[in-house]
Amino acid sequence: MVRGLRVLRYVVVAVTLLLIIYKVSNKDVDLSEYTKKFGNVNSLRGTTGGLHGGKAEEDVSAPATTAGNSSPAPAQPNAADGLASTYERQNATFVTLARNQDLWAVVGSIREVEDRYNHKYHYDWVFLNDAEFTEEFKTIVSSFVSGKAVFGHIPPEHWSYPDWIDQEKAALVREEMNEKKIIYGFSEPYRHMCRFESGFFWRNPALDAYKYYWRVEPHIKLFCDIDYDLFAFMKNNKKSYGFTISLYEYEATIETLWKTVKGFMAEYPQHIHPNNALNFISDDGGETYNLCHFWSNFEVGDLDFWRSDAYRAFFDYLDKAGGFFYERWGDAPVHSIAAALLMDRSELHYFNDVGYWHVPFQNCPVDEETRRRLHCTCPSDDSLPPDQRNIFTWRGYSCTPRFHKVQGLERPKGWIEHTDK
Ligand SMILES: Nc1nc2c(ncn2[C@@H]2O[C@H](COP(=O)(O)OP(=O)(O)OP(=O)(O)O)[C@@H](O)[C@H]2O)c(=O)[nH]1
Ligand SMILES: [Mg+2]
Repeated sequence: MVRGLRVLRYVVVAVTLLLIIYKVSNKDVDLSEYTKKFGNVNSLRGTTGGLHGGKAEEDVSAPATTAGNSSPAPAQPNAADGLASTYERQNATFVTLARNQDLWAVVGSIREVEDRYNHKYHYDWVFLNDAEFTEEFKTIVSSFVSGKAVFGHIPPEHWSYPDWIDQEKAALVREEMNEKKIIYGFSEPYRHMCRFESGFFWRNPALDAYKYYWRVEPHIKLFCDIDYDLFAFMKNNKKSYGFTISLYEYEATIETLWKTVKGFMAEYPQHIHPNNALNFISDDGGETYNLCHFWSNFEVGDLDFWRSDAYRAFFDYLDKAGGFFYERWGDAPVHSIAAALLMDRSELHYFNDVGYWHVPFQNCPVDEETRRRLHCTCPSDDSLPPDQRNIFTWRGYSCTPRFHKVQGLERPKGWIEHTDK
């Protein structure tokens, strides 16, 4: 009896061993059970877990710490996400500057980006704030991001007056601009925000680990699916700055900006790229600024551009001139002028197929085939009365037609139906 049991035990062990050997050697082994149990492959990075939990949250509040420890190592393509086996994940993140009271508007934007794009890629998301994020903000926001959520604190030296600024003079300017009803002309925090986005967001330790970023603001909408990895597009096509909307700046906010830029060009000719896009921002070879700029509430870009000696010199020169406080220079014209002058013009990119809205303008593909393929929800202009037709891109106040002209780009099919004429 005892001997019989021992033999049975040997048989069971042998069969189990044979089964294990068979499983290991079988190349077509079905991984679905493992995936069900352990989550998707990306979650093995310890940084992602999909929308339903398992994601990590990281606080890099202490300004001196090296960021994120995120080292977003390229993950294997995830079969469940429908990515090709050759897919290569990029070293990239979303970045959002926000206040605690922006929480639900931020959540709305995250949801747009996750639903249309990031549910497939699970890129990380860096949140920056000049105040401490509340626990509520961090917990709720983390539960919506399918990559890792990283919370960075902005050190006071990135969000305050440099010592050469006369604060009384700055306060008088705000009063004057308020009386003239210049948009955000009254606001002190808005000026710190514009200076921060121009000269400091890319210096925050929370971004140190990344090369590419996509800037996302609260309250935005994405109208179409994005069926490819924008960051991989940037890398594979040697792009450094991508936009969806370009338009004219309010002149009253930047009265001396171009004069200052000309001073920079004269003093630092070595930083001006020989193949620049000056003719996008100037109609007279650099004598005057035509006010065209990329709308920087959406940007997909290469952080290394902002980190470059050329851009640092450009920002320092502008900062010394004081226009962030004595006028109300926006980060959009500052970024755009820098991108147009310091980059090779081939590094600029217009994302025609990214349907995007930030109050009050939108970009939406005009060609029917693209709209259908990408499930765009922005109404086609044909369906609206003339005063509500708001695909902005090909209309009078947009600089994107000019961008196509100076870059020698073909316009998408159907653009002519979306002009003011
Ligand atoms: N932490 C922090 N973020 C700010 C502050 N002011 C603005 N922001 C953020 O900076 C970005 C730009 O600010 P917005 O108020 O959207 O400026 P805007 O896009 O020019 O104007 P809107 O038309 O009102 O959207 C947004 O991501 C804001 O959440 C601030 O004082 N502190
Ligand atoms: Mg905004």
